[in-house]
Parts: sequence; C-alpha cells; structure tokens
Amino acid sequence: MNDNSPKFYSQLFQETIQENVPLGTSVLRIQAFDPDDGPNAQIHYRLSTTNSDESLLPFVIARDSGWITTKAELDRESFSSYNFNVIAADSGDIPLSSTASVVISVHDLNDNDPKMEPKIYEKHVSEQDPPGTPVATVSKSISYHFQNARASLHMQG
Ligand SMILES: [Ca+2]
Ligand SMILES: [Ca+2]
Ligand SMILES: [Ca+2]
Repeated sequence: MNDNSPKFYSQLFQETIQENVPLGTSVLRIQAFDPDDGPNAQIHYRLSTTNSDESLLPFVIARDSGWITTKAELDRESFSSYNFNVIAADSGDIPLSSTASVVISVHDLNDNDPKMEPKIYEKHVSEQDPPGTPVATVSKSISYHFQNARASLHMQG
C-alpha cells in the first residue's frame, strides 16, 4: 500500500549557473526516493512557486528524471537568483507528495559595456576676481570636445 510519501535527498537544492547560457542547458537534478512498490513508488516532479505563476520561471523540470533545465535566457542584471519549490508526487491511487526548496543563483558575466555619464565641467569664479576676468580659456578643439560631452561651458575672452 502507498504508505510512504517521496523523500528528497535534501530539503534544499542549490546551484549556480552563468547568465546567457543557451536555452535547454541543464542546471541541476532533483532526486527523491520512495520505499513503496510499483506505482506507489513512481515519482513525478513539478515546479511550484508561492507568489507567482511558475510558468514565469526561466526553468522547467523533466517530469520523470527531475532534471531542471533553462527555458529562457538568464540575465544577471535583471534577476540574480531564483527561489522556488519542487514537488515530488508518487503515482499511488491517492498520490502522496513532498516539497523541497530550490535556489538557483545566476553568475555574472561581463556582458555590459561601461555607460558614459555626461560629464559636467564647472569653473567657479572667485568673487574677488576683477570684472572681466576670463572664466575659462580653451582652444576651439577642446571647446568642441566639451560640447560633445554635453558640458555647460561659457566662453569668454
Ligand atoms: Ca509512495
Ligand atoms: Ca546580462
Ligand atoms: Ca552581467
């Protein structure tokens, strides 16, 4: 009779995977055991999330083998880790099941160019400078470069 629920080898499965791996990449294998016989020991796996739709996860689990693979691209800059549950249920007339936690961390790759911040060049004028003192003296080529950098620059002199 089906008097045992599947037991996971661990209550927490943790793995790290690099971002940008191809779809279908194997991440880790979830395994449980069931000491009953026949269908009462035949385990099927599925993913479960507590506060959102598990179809939004970038992972799927193979129903029979327990292998978790990617089904969407992973972007470390969007999500750096995923927490969800995996449910193992046997195939008894009245199926019994157990739940374990999975934490998958996304490892960072250097896949972003540095972003140029517009630079602001400022020059303060001392109040003691006599009127007419040049604020800044720059050549035309430097002035052009500054304008490219969206600098606010007042030309005088
Ligand atoms: Ca069982
Ligand atoms: Ca990325
Ligand atoms: Ca990155």
